[in-house]
Amino acid sequence: MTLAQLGGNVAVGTTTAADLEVTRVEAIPFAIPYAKPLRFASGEVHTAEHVLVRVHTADGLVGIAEAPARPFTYGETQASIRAVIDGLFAPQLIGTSALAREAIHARLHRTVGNPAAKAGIDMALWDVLGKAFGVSVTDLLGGYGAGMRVSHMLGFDEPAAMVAEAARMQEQYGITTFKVKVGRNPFHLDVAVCRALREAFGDAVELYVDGNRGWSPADAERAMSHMADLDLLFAEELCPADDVLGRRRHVRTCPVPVIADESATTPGEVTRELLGGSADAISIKVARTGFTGSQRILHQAEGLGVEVLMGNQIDGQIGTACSVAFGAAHATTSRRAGELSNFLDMSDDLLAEPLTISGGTLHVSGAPGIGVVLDPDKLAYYRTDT
Ligand code: MUC
Ligand code: MG
Repeated sequence: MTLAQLGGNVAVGTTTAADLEVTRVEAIPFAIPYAKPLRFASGEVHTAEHVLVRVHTADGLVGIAEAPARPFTYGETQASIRAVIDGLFAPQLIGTSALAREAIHARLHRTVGNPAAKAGIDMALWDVLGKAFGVSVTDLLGGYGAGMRVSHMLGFDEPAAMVAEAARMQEQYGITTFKVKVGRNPFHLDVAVCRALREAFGDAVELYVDGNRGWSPADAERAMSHMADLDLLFAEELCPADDVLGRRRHVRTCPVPVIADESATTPGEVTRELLGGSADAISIKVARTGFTGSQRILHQAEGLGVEVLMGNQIDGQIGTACSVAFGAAHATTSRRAGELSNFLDMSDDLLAEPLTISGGTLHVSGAPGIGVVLDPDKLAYYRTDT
């Protein structure tokens, strides 16, 4: 039976690989200031200097995604993302069908590094496929659910200010899961923040911590022992990835599961961290592994019986739409609240219809592809290349 014979609302039974041939790839830089900058142990973000990736196909479809430059994590800059897409990746894609995902994946991975640039292309290709078949990326990937509970990230500040921000997020958006940025030296201020949050909210909130590699293994062990009574869910990336033996010891002594984020950015690194005993849960970020690589990591984690969380690369609304599209698609990623709220701290964004969080949940729109539409006026205003 052909897709056309299946009828119903199958939109494009006649779409061919040739229709989906990539004809053009754009890497458009834009800059949108944050209303509330995010500060954490490895850096701070004041302006979203991201790259909009657009993939055009022969039949006139345009797939979009967002590549955030995070030099403090991957070494990529806005300029490097543009350069590698324009100079290397676009020529490798043009003339290839968007359906040939494995061939494209293999070609892009001849170049090492550049995770956000590769992920942006991968997700824009999936957006094209969803648009071509008239279905959401969530349905294409797995179709498990329609949204995710949201976890909000609390950046460095004084305890009272971080409690006030959590209260605002709870009141305004119904969010009850918070990732607390830690990793300051010495660690006492971070411990005071976590204690203040637990005292303010009791067991009405879930709390976990993310150190962005700020503490030595010895400091991490001491800080976690000071917080042993705070019922934390997880401890994420408290120490540098290169503290190999220290991290193994940290996992053995930490009272809660240790999430690998920056240390596990590829399927190979995930294997190394988990089998080496340096982590026992994984943060999946589509901003660095796209949908294709994230699905590989998800299946790896499921096979090993390891928990995953949907992380955030301080994404704007396009990136957040991609995260929730992936997270909602699978049962395992839907178990925990996903980090989907950083865009609330931005002064504006590029979408015609902004994402909305209510009752602590972000739903996928259900529209084809990643389900979002660009506002051309906003893009014209915020792009920095014209
Ligand atoms: C996070 O989970 O660490 C901050 C740095 C980065 O690479 O991602 C963000 C959030
Ligand atoms: Mg992290």
